[in-house]
Amino acid sequence: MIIGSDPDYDTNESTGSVVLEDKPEIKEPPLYQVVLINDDYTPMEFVIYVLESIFHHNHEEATRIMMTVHTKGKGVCGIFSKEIAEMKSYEVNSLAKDHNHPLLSEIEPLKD
Ligand code: TYC
Repeated sequence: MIIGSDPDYDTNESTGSVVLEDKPEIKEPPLYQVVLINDDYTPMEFVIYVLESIFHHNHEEATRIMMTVHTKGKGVCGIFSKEIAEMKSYEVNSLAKDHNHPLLSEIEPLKD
């Protein structure tokens, strides 16, 4: 490997001395969960449709998640990178708005 081209090495042009960094830290990107919020008006069938079409849950799992949200107030639809979670949450909120339902989702960082 050509040392000068590796960002983990620092080279001094005049002396040619090489400084090794302590530890090249490699971190996994943070994950975010998309959370569905309960309301009194959105039809249960529409919530199930959202969970099937946007999150690709089967009918049984979509029904289970919808009932969790309905009884507990909130529920996790899925876990993604920040960009994908933002996109999915936006899709849920837009689809609900287009159909005049108050259904809302939000994203929250997953604690590890
Ligand atoms: N509580 C709604 C009803 O009784 C159903 C519902 C479930 C709405 C989940 C939103 O995120 C939600 N029709």
